[in-house]
Amino acid sequence: MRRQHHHNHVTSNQPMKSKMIHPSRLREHMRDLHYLQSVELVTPFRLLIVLICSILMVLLIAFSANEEDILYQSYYTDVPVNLTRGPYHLNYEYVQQLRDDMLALYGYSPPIDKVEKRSKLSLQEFWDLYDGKWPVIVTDIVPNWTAYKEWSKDFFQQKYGADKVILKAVQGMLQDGVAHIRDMRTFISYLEQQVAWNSWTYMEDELFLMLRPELKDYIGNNYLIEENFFNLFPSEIRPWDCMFLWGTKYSRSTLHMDPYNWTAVSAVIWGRKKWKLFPPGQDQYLYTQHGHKCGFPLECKKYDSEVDAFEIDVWKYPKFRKAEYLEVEQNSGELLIIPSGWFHQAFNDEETLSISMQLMNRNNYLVVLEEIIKGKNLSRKRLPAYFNTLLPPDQVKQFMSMLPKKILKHGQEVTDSILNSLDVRRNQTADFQQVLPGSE
Ligand SMILES: O=C(O)CCC(=O)C(=O)O
Repeated sequence: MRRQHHHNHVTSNQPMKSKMIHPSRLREHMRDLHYLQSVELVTPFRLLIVLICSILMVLLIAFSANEEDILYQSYYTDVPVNLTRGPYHLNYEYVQQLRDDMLALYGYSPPIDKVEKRSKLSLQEFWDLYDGKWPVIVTDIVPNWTAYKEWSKDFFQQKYGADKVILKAVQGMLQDGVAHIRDMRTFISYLEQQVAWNSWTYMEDELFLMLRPELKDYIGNNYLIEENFFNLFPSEIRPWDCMFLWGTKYSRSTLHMDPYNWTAVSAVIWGRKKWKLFPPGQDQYLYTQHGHKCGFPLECKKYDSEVDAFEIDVWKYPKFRKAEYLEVEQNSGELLIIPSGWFHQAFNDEETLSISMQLMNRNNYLVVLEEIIKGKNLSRKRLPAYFNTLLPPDQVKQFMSMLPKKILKHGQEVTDSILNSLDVRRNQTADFQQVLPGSE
């Protein structure tokens, strides 16, 4: 049957004439036929072999793949998701590769060692090229805010002159800074006084805007940070939003990464800041202090360097010389966005008022959740097996819902006690040495 079939097949395409084989070629013809039969491609036997091989390959892959290596892709981005299986690490090389791919897609090649100043930046382009990947300065958001137009020294003097504010005063080195509570009028008088490289004052008040919601209305829209998963946190443990930063010339922050390693967003209302921004993965050069806590209602680790990057003691910190960083100037009306994982330090090059905001969104929410796990020593076993299959905001909600009630209770107590301590000190001008949250 097989032969017959094959024979038909071989001959069916031949012109009739070729069927007439001369006896002298019969042997040759028989040999050809035999050969053609022997190279028949699809036979039941071969099919069986292919089938067995395929099954073996599938089994091999299934058994050899380490569960940890199976990277789920999040819905929004290509960031691997593995929060349930072990500590989530920001894979900086992966992120840079992603950025390079995106830059190629946009046909855009900015200088590789600069922070660009952009306007008319679409949300999609921000997510694709910068958010979680590279710092950027956006120039056309802050000028639309009422704060930019109406906040002035007089504005604060008149409306809040008598209010107590938290400030850091430095006589000497940055590390010698001491937190004080003063009324705003007194702080404003410091701004008028002589300042020097090693004698300056910085109002770094995490609670000033939170306690005066009317001031929040002066801060206008910012479409780049509208998606903010911190809003999904229960109110008791939601980090205080919007830090008020008003400093004399020479005032500066520490070199640090932000609480929960969130994305930092700084808006300069007036003045000028110089920044040093350190790409991730350089911890061995930065002399990070251990054991510091952020002091927020939901406790987290604080990553502060001992080094003042604007006054480097190279004898004490020799490895710091190896650290690589970007430098950028942020002028009045400009918004700087610093991705998670980047150590940063700001230096006020003249008297400067700015506000700092925080961002947790689709591109860094895993970093933030991991910091919460670390900060509270939570067991990731509490996360359900399907956790990674949820959309990012649902992951955040799920995560929040599994937090023990006592964490929420503690969070409320922290806020209450800080507000009480502010109230108690409202009528005092005495110094207090306690470093309050926000004293960066
Ligand atoms: O402007 C400053 O002094 C520092 C602000 C900052 O580092 C931040 O918001 O994370």
